[in-house]
Formats: sequence, structure tokens, C-alpha cells
Amino acid sequence: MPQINPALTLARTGIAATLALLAVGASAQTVLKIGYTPAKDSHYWVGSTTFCAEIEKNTQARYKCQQFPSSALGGEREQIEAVQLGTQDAVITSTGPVGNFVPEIKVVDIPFLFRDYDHARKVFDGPIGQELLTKFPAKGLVALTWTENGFRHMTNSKRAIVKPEDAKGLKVRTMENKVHMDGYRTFGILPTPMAFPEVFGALQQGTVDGQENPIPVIISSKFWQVQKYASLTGHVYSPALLLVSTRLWGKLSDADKKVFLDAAKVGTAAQRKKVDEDDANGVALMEKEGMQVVRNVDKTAFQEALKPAYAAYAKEFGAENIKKIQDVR
Ligand code: EAX
Repeated sequence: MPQINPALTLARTGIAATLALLAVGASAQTVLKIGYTPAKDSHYWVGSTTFCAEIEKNTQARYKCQQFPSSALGGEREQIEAVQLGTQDAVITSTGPVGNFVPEIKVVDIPFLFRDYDHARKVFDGPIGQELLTKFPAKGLVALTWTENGFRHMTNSKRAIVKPEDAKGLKVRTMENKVHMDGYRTFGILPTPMAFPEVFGALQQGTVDGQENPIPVIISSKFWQVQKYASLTGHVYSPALLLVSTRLWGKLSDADKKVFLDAAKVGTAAQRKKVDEDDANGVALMEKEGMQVVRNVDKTAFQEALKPAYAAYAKEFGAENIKKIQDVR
């Protein structure tokens, strides 16, 4: 019996596989880089994984993804810039820094603008949301769909927050988002803008007392390791977007564009479902991990406090544009 050299056999199999692939000819495979800040298994990961699986399936694997969760490609602003340049193919990002690129979308970041998830999802899936997506190409970005981060809640290391007075004087990390910062100042907190990859360390070192994020982000980031108190303030809805580079988009056939757009819709549905699940189960997990969670937040007091900011928002965005969003039922 001749000795079989396993390395050689492997190399031959590899060559055979490569030749087989080449034989298929035109079906070369493009691997897309898609990134986001939350961890593997988070709502973003579920959305991205679903989107990528749909694309792979419906392009017969001519396109597939390499995913970069946990800020592996940087913070949201950095990733949007990379998508703009075309060095990154896709990003799922909250609207946090997006208003700095596409000012028209800032209006959706107003605190207490959306009553609940149904309201928000209806606005983003409806004419207002879809019209906003058309503003991106002029800024060198293609927005495939609105997706979702969730209603944001406050956490901190100092005390339980029930009403704005309790939040007064706390140094709270915010996104790089002026609409949020202007609003949060009326709650008495000291907003400190910071990119997401720095947040955990800043909380750990006490550079800031707190942060605010949806439950899916709080649990996938294990913020209980560095935060004692959580309050279900739900003070702002945090939309998200799936953005791709114009470089990628320009290369796609019309049929492939449709595949990507359909895949984005399926991804959004999956991401929202995960947000719903995390919101339903996350508080119990946070408590189990040692957080003290305030459920009976005085939301009316927070909305009262926000009134001066609303006057400024009306000036900036037009009272009728705010009302148009509020009136969606
Ligand atoms: O999009 O920066 C944030 O707090 C965002 O909520 C997070 O990056 C997920």
C-alpha cells in the first residue's frame, strides 16, 4: 500500500475545489464587510445575519457577508464615514451620528416623539420614513431600510432615577447627537458625547456616571458590570438604519438591487422581533445580574421638563413637521 500524504491530498482537494469554483465561471463570490457596534447575538447581529443569509440565498451565493460586530470596525460615525468612502460595504447604525451626515433626519431623534413601538414602526415604514431614506444618496450613502435600536432608558452608578430631579447633575454619556443633548439638558443631566466603543471603559473608570441605551444594548453590553441603577425612562426612540456604500450599490444589477432591498426588509423584521424579545425578557436578566431597576418612572415630569427644548425643536424643524409625525396612528 503506498503511503498517503494527507497534506498533499488536502492540497489536491483544495485545488480541485478551486477549479470546480472556477468552472462555474461567472459566479465569482463577493464578500461584503458589514459592521455594527453591538455584540454578536444582539438585535443588530440578528438583523445583519438575517439580511446576509437572504442575500446569499437569493444571489446563489454570488454575494455573502463577513460580519464585524462589537465595534470591530470602529464607532458608528467612523463606520458611516468608511461606508461613504466605500472601504466598508455596509453598516447597521443607530441614528446617533447620522444627522451630522444627513441633517433632514434629525427630527426623528426628538425625545418623547413616539408613543410606542407601533407608532414608530408605522412612521418609519410609512411615507414620512420612506421619504427620509431618499435624502441619503445626495450625501454619498444608500439607505436600504430603517431598522431598530429601541426605546432608550437611563442607567447610572449613583442613584435610582424616578423623576428629573434625581437625574440632576449626573454626568451621562450620550451619542454624538445634538438633538438628544439639547433635550437631555432639560432633565438636568450633564450630557457627555462619546463614541460607543469608549462607553464601557468610561463607565468603569467613572469618567461618566451613566449612559442611556435600549434594553437590547444594555444587556448585550453587560452594562450591569459597571452600572448599578437602571430606570425605564423610555425618553427617546432610537431608530437604526442599514446603510450601504454607493460603490457597492452602483455595481449591482437591478435584479440584485431588488434582492438587497427585500433582504433588508426581512432583516428589519427579524431585528425588531429581537428588540421585542429583549424588551420583554431583559429587565428580569438585568435584575438577576444585580441591577436595581426603576419601573415607575414619572414620565410626565420628564415630558414637562422637556418643554423648553420642544419650543426650540419647533423652531428648528417646524412645528407642523413634528405634529405630522405625532399624528400618525
Ligand atoms: O447603535 O451609541 C449608542 O449608544 C448606540 O445606541 C449603539 O451604538 C447601538
